Amino acid sequence: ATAEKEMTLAIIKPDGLYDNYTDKIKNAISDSGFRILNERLVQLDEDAAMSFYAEHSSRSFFSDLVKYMTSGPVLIMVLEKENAVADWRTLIGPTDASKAKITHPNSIRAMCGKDLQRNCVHGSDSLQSAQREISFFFKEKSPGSGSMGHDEL
Ligand code: DGI
Repeated sequence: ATAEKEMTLAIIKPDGLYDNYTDKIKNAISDSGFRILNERLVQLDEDAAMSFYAEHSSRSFFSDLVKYMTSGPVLIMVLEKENAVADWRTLIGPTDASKAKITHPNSIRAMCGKDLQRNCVHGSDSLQSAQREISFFFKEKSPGSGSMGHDEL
């Protein structure tokens, strides 16, 4: 029997795009058996970044995180594969890219990240987050849905 395919949300953050890591990241994505189902290049505004990271709104680093995520365009991708959520988290490595370079040298964050904040890529942390985050960027806008319409950006 074939296992269920799963979807997760990946983001190449502003430093990853600025430093031209898109092709290397996409190679790692396909080499690891993920399929890119959909992608959008987006310039997040402050409201969108705050809403996307709402779960971190009370953290001390929240305003820095929002400033960083709005500092340039980001590439949003929906990835598909069996066990996509956990496998993408494994491939990107730990949150702190400076530590990832030591402990997970083959991870994407070790390859293209810089530190705890500028860690180059995002990955949904659960199936539930993945569903919320995919709708946030890719569902057609409907009144009150809170998702970003395709033609807004
Ligand atoms: O799921 P992750 O992206 O690995 O990490 P997370 O959900 O705990 O945090 C979301 C993002 O917020 C993370 O990718 C980078 C940033 N962040 C997390 N902890 C800190 C932080 N940024 C700063 N400046 N300081 C932190 O302690």
